[in-house]
Amino acid sequence: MFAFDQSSQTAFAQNKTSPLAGMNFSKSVDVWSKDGVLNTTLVAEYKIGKVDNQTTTAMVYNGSLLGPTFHVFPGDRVEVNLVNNLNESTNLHWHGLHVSPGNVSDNVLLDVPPGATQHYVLDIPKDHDPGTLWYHSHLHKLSYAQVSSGLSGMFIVEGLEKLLPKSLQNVTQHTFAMKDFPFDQLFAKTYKLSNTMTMHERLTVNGDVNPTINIKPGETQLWRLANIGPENELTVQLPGNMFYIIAEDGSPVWSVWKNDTLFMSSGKRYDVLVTANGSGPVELVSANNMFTAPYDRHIATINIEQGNQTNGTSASDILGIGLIPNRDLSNATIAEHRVLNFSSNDRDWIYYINR
Ligand SMILES: [Cu+2]
Repeated sequence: MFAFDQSSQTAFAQNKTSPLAGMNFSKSVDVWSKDGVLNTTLVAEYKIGKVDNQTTTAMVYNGSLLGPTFHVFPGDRVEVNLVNNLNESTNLHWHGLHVSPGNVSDNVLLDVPPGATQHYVLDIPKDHDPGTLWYHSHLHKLSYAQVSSGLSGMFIVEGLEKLLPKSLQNVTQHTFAMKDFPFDQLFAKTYKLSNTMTMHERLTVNGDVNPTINIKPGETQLWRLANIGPENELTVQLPGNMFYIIAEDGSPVWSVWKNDTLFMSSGKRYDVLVTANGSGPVELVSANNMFTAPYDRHIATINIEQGNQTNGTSASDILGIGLIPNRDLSNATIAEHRVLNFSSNDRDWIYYINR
């Protein structure tokens, strides 16, 4: 997903527009389209803030460790001004969005130099599937370090709950935008930040560490889980509970499945239904972390409150009901068969498709 070349980095020590010392990161905000249009600005900048009471410098959109969450509908037009207040080039990729890869749309070959503003226009097709997407910087050779340093956010194409039975169409929804920060001390090494050098990596969720989510016993909620960090893999579990998967990587699954564990590589999204089982606080955890240790394996605290609540339909009912309508591709005409042969040169970190 990312290419990385440390030698091409600009030392953060040379930063002329020094970040605002003493200020904390802003809360992430939600921005919604209105009458078919979402018009907003993303300012990429450096900022000092606190993560789990440790002071650190991050690269952020609009002052928040998690960029603003976009909420759009199929057929909408999205217009975004990307203002680059960094000391190096950046750009944007709209991960999972089915739009043009050219011009000023999802064009990862655009180079937005320091001090410049790039206007992006995304025309979302009327037949775009609902689901959970994300955006991040995607400038060749800089994207890995920029995403490690905080430059990513969520992008929701609304309407997923409309594929559920009536009783679940007003289901409470939570987004879990998970990113390691700072990832593997990369930001610290690259930008020579003494305050970040001593900082332990944290798994942040919506810009916070170990947030609390409330749910009642028997209540069903829709959770949008997204691993928007640069590299770490997560194995998500909620002990005593099951995930019912209704969308994967921004697309409805049409055939609902369940599992007690969700393996999530970088960029992975699962939209799941959970019907709370148990009582009191239950830790949403990542069961393994092969790349980093020591590492806090908590994702969030799920507080299963007192008092029962049912939506009339539980997550397990969806296994039998499925999504509505149920799109069945098994009888579709196949226009073409393609073979994609993946291989790698692991020594040089080069990856090939069809050589
Ligand atoms: Cu991506």
